[in-house]
Amino acid sequence: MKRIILASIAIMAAIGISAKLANPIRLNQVGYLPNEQKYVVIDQIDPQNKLIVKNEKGNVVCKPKVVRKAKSNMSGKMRYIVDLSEIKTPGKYTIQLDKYRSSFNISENAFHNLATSSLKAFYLIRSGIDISSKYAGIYARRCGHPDTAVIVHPSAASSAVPSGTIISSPYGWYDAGDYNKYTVNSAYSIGLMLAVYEQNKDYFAKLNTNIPESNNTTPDILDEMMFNLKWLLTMQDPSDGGVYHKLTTPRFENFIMPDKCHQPRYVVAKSVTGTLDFAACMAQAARLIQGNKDYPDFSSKAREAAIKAYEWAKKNPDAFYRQRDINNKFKPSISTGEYGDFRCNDEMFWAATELYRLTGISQYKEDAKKLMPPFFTNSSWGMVSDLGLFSWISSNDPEMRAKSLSMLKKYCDNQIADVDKSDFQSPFGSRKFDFGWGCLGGNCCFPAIAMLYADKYIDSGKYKKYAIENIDYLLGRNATGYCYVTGFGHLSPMHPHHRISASDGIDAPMPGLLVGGPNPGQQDKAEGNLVYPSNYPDESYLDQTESYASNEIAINWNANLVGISCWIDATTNITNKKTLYGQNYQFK
Ligand code: G3I
Ligand code: 9MR
Repeated sequence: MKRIILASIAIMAAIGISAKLANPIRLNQVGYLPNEQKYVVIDQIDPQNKLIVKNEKGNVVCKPKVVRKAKSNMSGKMRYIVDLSEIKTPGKYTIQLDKYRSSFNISENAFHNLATSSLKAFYLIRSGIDISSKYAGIYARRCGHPDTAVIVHPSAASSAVPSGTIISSPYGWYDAGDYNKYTVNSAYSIGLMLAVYEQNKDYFAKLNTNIPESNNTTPDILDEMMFNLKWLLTMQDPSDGGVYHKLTTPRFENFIMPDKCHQPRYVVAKSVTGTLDFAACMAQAARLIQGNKDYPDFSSKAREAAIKAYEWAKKNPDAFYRQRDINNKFKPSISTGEYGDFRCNDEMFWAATELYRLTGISQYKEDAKKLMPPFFTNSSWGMVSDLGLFSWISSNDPEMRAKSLSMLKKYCDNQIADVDKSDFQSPFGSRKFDFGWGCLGGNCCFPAIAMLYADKYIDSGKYKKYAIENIDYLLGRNATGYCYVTGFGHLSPMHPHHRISASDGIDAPMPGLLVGGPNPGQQDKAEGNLVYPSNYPDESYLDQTESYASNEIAINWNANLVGISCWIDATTNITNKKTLYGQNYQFK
């Protein structure tokens, strides 16, 4: 009997879940801005004349019509696009189709909590310090991975710092679901967030994320970057300027809390990609933090470190990180994230750009000119040329700026060309190649950030709406109906591949984290015995802890989320938002 009851509970739970998933109303579950477009998509059911929108009082606001339909070329599914842009009054609304209903919110502050929370997430994943309840509420935890006694792996040895030397390399953010710290990805994440900071300094001057440094005079976003930069500086071999590729355990840790981890940690092999990324973000940070009283020594240290790193890279252009070769030669063998990349023109372009902007030395500009890419492309940890192009756009160099802007225009125009035929009324999300490991960061948020640059520098008012459309996709107007940020929306990842969230004993995952998203590669399937709900590229998503290929979190993806949510938040009505600024952000 007990078994039957349990079985029926399980079936009911399953039905409950599938009923939740089956809601065909797909919309931005976080919020729409009053004066921007507001699309809703109905999945596979022609709503005919049956849609009703009501306000909070239950009064009918409108009976919207379908403006067009779109057939997915991935799944063949039909989608019905509905435009609610006429509703501009802030408030809570419900849209109803027969037995289905979904609520949505219209507010000038629609993106504010998302912006704050996505940045705050970097505090929550800091390593090497206690995370205190004053700042983290229920997500407080003990310090883990102090990294004050890290072993130099034989692959990383130099005559001045031989194999087995113990170095101190504390702090920094955990990379992702794992507990390691990778130079390449850290530098990319800092680089992107600093680029967005440079465009929105007034906004960030006021943004309070309630972190230990919130009471100093530095914007919280810079304090957060400094926490990681402080670690990154320790990754350079001072004797030659080369930078270790990563700080890692030999094997990935189990799913245990940081303070329970006791595997030895190593710095492994210097790489040309890591060294150049290091040079780039150090130079960028040195420039942006110059004269800052809270960090009086940083700028000159970072400048010197960046110059030395660049010199090392010039002498070692082929020092790519190849884990298999390293393991053939050295012990212990290393099986953690590779961040392998066998081209470094883009890294050198970004580094030369930032070094020129910091120092004004013409050689760097000549290098950057030679290495300038022909176009913008979706960026990622392994493709960083866009960060250099963003930097030229922010500079006052007429020639490089104009070239970069013309590339930006082409890229953005290409992104938006087919939106009116798209499945979910967004630049991202209709093409098979949109999807893959971490696509929501690099392919969905990143182009949205580029579009905000274009809106600011090329054609004011033209591109912003497309940036918002990609965020609408991310926040629920999509093929699975998930709002892909933890802690946000009514259907949100509950089981990200994140060791802390999975082992802290708290049901809800840490908030403000973007998951990698639908990935038809399903690289985790065989090993984890995972059953993906679908093989369609845009539905290859599994909210299960084991799914590292679709449900992991990572700093580079969150950096993209910070970039887009903060910038959109910054462009909305600041006056209305004043009460939120300065308020301590607390977890419920
Ligand atoms: O570049 C090819 C592209 O040409 C091809 O069309 C596409 C088809 O799937 O694949 C592309 O390569 C993918 C690559 O990411 C591109 O970014 C690979 O299939 C995919 O396996 C690879 O995934 C990387 C993953 O590590 C496995 O190596 C992710 O980018 C990278 O973000 C991820 O990073 C891990 C760290 O190693 C460890 N920490 C967690 C972190 C996040 O998952
Ligand atoms: O947790 C790891 C994650 O951070 C990586 O992105 C992923 C791919 O490198 O690997 C995860 O670790 C898995 C490992 O690759 C294989 N064994 C199971 C691990 C997760 O439980």
